[in-house]
Amino acid sequence: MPFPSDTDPDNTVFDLLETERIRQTTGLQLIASENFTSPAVMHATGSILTNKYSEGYPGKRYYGGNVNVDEIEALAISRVKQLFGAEHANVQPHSGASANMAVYLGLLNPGDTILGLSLDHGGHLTHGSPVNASGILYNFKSYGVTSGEERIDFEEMRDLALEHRPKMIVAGTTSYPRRLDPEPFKAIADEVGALLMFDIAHLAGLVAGGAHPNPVPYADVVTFTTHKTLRGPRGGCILSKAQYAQAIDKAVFPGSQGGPLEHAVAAKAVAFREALDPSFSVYAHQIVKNASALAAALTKEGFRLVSGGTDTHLMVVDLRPFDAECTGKVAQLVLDEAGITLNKNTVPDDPRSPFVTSGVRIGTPSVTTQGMTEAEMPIIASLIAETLRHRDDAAAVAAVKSKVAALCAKFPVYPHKL
Ligand code: DSN
Repeated sequence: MPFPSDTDPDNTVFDLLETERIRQTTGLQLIASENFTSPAVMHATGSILTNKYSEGYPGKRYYGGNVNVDEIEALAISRVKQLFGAEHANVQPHSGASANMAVYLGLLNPGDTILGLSLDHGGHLTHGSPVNASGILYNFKSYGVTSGEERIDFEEMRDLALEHRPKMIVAGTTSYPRRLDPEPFKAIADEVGALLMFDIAHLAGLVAGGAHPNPVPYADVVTFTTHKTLRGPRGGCILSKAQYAQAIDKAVFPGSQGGPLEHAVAAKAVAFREALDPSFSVYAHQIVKNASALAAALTKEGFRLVSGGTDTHLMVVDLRPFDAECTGKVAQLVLDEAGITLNKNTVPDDPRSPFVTSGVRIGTPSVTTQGMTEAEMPIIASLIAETLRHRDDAAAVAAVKSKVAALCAKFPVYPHKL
């Protein structure tokens, strides 16, 4: 029985994919949680494994025909354990959110108390937001950042821990620009007898490349996504101490997921191998150098950076000193028109709603993959400033877009046809 067509009727989807390829490669991709994967990762993601059901784990599947899947998943597990020095790995979570929920399910009971960083201070929805299952099912208490230096407030966290005696402390961020040293989290967790979970979704690539401390020796569990700084396919992963292996595996399947996406697992295996290559360490360190250079250049342009700068791949820009009327929402829209893609973001104690915000978040993983270095960062800062200064002038914004395209043309991320 032939397939109905080689492509999509009228080619609509494939035309849109080509338009998206052009958008991604002719504009500046500054969303801190995005990256350009290698063609090998994309190849595995679009592979024959999309056809296969594989509930269970290597050697213990519910369906037949998993001989090759078993080898691939075992490879992904051994590579990621080597990459982070972990005792146990589960590579099946469909996403970071699925990974986090599986950890809570496996190690806690509904209603248990957990500490997490509040969303508007740089945490994540799955760290106890009231609109997320984590906040609905568990009793989250939020710690924040200090009001002056805008660094994690360990005094507040310790006070909360002593008062509420949580079963777990969650460390991890999505829009916090500073490094997360594991020691103070571990000290507080140990003092109150709490489990320590580190969510390094944003930092995984930096950790793998030695550009950020590795929390694996300190934490009971570490979760992350594979598609951000780690530059793999969209997906999640859980690392844990051996003593939690069974509980974690059970919580992923059958606890919260059905058939794993083995095409994504294959692509994770490819990405983990790429991250084990010494060149990945050079890449990870360059991401951080680029972020520091971009932060310094933005400061010179008159922007205020939350916490004064960055130690990682991202920065949060408070737009108010630059232009009190320019919200994050407005900035995101006009920068998109100029071919500069980033996202609006709340700043700590933002008076505006998360749909409007007073800031934007900027990251350097994608432009670093393209080969840009510190030399290009002041150019990017000035293109951002120029766009925002002339945000009501369509011709000026169009002129920036041409400059952006010219810059990106010098750094072709996919020189060959995909
Ligand atoms: N959406 C991700 C981010 O952009 O940080 C977190 O899940």
